[in-house]
Amino acid sequence: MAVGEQREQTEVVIVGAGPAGLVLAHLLRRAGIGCIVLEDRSRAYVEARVRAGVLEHPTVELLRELGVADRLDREALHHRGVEFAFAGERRRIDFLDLVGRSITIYGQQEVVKDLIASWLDAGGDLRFEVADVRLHDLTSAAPSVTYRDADGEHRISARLIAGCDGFHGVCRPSIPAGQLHAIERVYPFAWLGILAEAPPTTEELIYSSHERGFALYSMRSPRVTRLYLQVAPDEDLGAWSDERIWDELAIRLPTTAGLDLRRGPIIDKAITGMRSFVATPMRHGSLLLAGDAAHIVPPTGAKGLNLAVADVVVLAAAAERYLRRDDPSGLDRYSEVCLQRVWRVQRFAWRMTAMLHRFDGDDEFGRWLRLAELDEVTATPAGAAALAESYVGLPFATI
Ligand code: FAS
Ligand code: PHB
Repeated sequence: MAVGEQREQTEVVIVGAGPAGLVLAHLLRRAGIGCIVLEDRSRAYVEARVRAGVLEHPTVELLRELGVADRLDREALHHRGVEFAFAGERRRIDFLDLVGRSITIYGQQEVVKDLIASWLDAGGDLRFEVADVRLHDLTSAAPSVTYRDADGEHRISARLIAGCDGFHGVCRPSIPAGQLHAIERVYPFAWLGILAEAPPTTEELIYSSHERGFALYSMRSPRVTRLYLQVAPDEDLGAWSDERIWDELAIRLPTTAGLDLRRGPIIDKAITGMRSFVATPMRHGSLLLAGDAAHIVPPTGAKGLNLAVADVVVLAAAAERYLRRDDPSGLDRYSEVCLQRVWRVQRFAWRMTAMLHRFDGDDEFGRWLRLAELDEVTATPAGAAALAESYVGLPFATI
């Protein structure tokens, strides 16, 4: 214990104020469980970070239940279906007709903003810009987390620690090497994503499979579009002028099949690598990993944020059973229950990625197989229904 260390106690320390950490904080508060959220970035930074945009049906239902969906209900876009463009055709899948549920388009940073505001307004404990977060004694009866800030060294003792600090956080690496197994697939391409002040000209997302590579037409609001291009994994962003980006989008998206691609100022652009990653088990003593800290899915399935929320629904139920009924059975099953959904979602995101992207070295047979898969999921009721069910989101697991 460092000299002059400030000590305190709570029931759950949550490391990371992304979607996983913030939804968990709200779920624990609803169960009357005390928690402190630690975030190493500033509030302004986490509220401006552009990432996901598709919310599954169960995610939106939960945000409503938690009372943090007022702005979402006013400003979000609700989509009945989605389009696939390939071989010069545009084919639509209607989620509502097929499975009776739909999706919502609302930027991840908007979800984060709403969750932070609601948490702080109700007196929730969220500490931004903490440094040097470390986890201690995870398999003892007295786990704790230390960190540093402007006031010095701090130690928080807790019953449970939720590792919601994303892929590059400190929680997963706190698990001793021999205790954790990582399964990974890195894809031979990346996504160049832009945010543009250009009004969307379609009602729904368009996933486009083109011989020059994948492209995605998405949006954030009636004034802002979000678009992606498949590029090389080591692509140099500097080599992509705004004009080159728009020109390539115009080639890969179905502009010859009626899409009016409206151009506008690009306000954000970045390249994101593509990987599938699963760490197992998702629990080590008092530490429970959730979200990107435990798994990464390629964004083609629009699942990252939604899977993070699904994890913490299970985590909160397990924590309540342990902390309020002294019953560890939920904690004991946490990893197995989450991983069942994680692998289903991994398979869906991998399938979307495999059927929509161009693989260098692919032979003609491979290209026709991909077209046949796209044909199957867009033209056969069973194929479309299976895709729709996964896309709108499976019900949350109970523990
Ligand atoms: P997050 O990474 O969102 O949150 C973790 C939090 O922990 C962050 O706020 C971080 O600052 C904090 N943290 C990290 N280390 C810490 C430490 N040592 N101490 C304290 N705090 C710490 N998904 C899609 O569906 N569509 C997309 O377009 C899409 N784009 C993406 C682009 C990028 C660049 C990335 C990385 C992901 C993208 N994703 C996308 C996936 C994304 O949505 C994630 O799945 C989602 O953010 C996961 O949420 P969390 O698990 O909460 O992790
Ligand atoms: C997005 O709008 O950012 C988005 C939509 C669908 C995806 C991935 C990202 O599959």
